Amino acid sequence: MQVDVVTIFPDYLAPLELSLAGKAREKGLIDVRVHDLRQWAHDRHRTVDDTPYGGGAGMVMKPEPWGEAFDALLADGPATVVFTTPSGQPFTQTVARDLATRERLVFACGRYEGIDQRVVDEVATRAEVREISLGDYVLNGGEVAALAITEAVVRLVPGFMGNAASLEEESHEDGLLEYPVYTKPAAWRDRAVPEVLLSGDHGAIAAWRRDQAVRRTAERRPDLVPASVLLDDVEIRPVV
Ligand code: 6GU
Repeated sequence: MQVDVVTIFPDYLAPLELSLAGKAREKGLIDVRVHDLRQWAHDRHRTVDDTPYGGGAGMVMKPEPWGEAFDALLADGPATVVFTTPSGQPFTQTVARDLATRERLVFACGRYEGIDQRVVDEVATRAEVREISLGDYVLNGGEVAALAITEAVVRLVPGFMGNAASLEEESHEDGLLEYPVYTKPAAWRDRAVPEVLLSGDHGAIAAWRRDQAVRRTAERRPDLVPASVLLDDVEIRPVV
């Protein structure tokens, strides 16, 4: 998988080119390239933003540098283009699994009040476009979102994770939060590991973990619990 990131803060994405890409690059699985949007801004101040038509607070990212960026990047070949924006579709494990099937992702990191909508509309005529939000809160820009999405997606690329089974057991992979986990020593500061985990009874352990996962999900994320797994001894807070 090739990942291109376009941003006015390339240093923000430096960790991607180091740790993540280091490991995955060695295996030849992923190639990350970070691009400074200002290389496609040609005035003396390399301006990338301007005031919004119609008035209002803040600045909007100008279309011309983004247009040139996509001309250059899409000339290299097809890609799925991800615009990171708080008004996008919420990012979930399901979206991560979908993006992990793509050969190439190009992230466009918006700053200020966002990117001129014509850029999104024009790119959509020549590439698959996704507008994605990290969640229901506001960041100063899409860089952290691109970082988080890339990390979630890249670890799903076949061959990236050493142990494929551990992928399936994680929070969200089965729609539930993960059960609590323990390791040695069996007693620590007067706290024991739940006995069933020391029993060697694999059926009992699986049942206990499932129950813990449902319980934890019901308490913390009642919105995620399917009606089919509701336990009557779990107190579920009303969703207000
Ligand atoms: Cl993708 N961008 C910004 N600026 N804020 C966000 C976000 C993205 N996702 C959640 N908040």
